[in-house]
Amino acid sequence: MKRLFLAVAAAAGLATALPAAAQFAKPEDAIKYRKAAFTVMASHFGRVAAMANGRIPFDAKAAASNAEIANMMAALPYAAFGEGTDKGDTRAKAEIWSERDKFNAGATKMQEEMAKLNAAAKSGDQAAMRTAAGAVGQACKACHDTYRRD
Ligand code: ASC
Repeated sequence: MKRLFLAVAAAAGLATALPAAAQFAKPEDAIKYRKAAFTVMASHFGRVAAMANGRIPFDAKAAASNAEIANMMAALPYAAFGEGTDKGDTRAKAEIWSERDKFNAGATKMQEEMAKLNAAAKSGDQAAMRTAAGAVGQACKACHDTYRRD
């Protein structure tokens, strides 16, 4: 019985490790997915940034929980930039696919800065959050300027 359980658990683990593209039946599903992930990320990041900058009242617990969600969301969109997802209801520029390493480096930069913001929010240090949120915003902007159509 224990062995069966282990076999099932191993299979489930494998399933979650399948190539990212397997999640999406159609290119438009991937486009919808990545836009949704960015939208949710921006919403939670926006709340943390607003608190960090004093635009809304500071609430350490809310900041930490919003930063945690933004940090999780930051991991999601990039698996949905597969081949064939450059056309359709998207502002993604073709350069994403022709300069993939540069695009990926920008994604990693944003994720690193978001992780720092998450750590700062957990510590409750509003000044550290302000610095980290600025760096996240810059990382967002850098990619938008280069890889997103107006
Ligand atoms: C945000 C948000 C973005 C970035 C960008 C930074 O809060 O939704 O897309 O910051 O505006 O320039």
